[in-house]
Amino acid sequence: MPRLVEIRRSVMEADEEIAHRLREMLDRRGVLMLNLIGSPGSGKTTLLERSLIDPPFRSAVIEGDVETTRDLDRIKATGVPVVQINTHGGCHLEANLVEKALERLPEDVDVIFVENVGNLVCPAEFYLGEDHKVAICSVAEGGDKPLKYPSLFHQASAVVLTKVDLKPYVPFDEATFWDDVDKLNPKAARLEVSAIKGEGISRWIDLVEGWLCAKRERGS
Ligand SMILES: Nc1nc2c(ncn2[C@@H]2O[C@H](COP(=O)(O)OP(=O)(O)OP(=O)(O)O)[C@@H](O)[C@H]2O)c(=O)[nH]1
Ligand SMILES: [Mg+2]
Repeated sequence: MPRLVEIRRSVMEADEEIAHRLREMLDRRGVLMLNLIGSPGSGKTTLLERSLIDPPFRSAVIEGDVETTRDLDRIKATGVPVVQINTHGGCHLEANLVEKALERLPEDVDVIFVENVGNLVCPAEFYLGEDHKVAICSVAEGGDKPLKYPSLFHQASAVVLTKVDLKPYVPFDEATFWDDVDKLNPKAARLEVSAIKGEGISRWIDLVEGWLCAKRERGS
């Protein structure tokens, strides 16, 4: 058993090295990469669809899913370059998979959005070389999630609460949600969006643009 643990650790370390290499490559190119993490159905793809309508930067998308190209097809319809990764059972993306996906995307982009496999737990434990992790959580999931799944909320640079148009219809304890985010990560940016109605989308785009500008200023 300890041998198995050792092998697993060395595989994870090798993957982390790839992640650091990817980050260096993206830093050299001045490209921002965001790792979007949230439960299945939390609204990640819908947020992307809405974000890609007319952003002030050139975007590309890496779609992570266990099976199917359904999200890929949705993003393709926006006209933005997109690559699918199917994990075939895996509950998270890894840097070695992202490395191969990046080879299939054009280099002349400003922002790469990575939609991780729908899961609030495992994806938070794997560094992909991203600049920021973004926690995506919908009001329909309930307000108790941050403390129950703390690792993601602890690491995220931003917490995006989605589907806020549903607030009148679902019992969502908003005070608990944001108080717990505060306890875990007071520095995280907080946004409330409805990708269906458009509420909060321009704030989200401003946040991404701000991260891109900050990265390029640091690099110059
Ligand atoms: N009312 C409402 N529904 C939304 C909103 N955003 C997404 N949805 C719906 O929520 C469902 C799931 O949305 P997706 O964007 O596919 O969720 P996802 O996180 O990409 O799901 P996976 O890729 O399976 O993890 C769809 O039926 C969307 O239409 C929103 O802002 N408001
Ligand atoms: Mg999706």
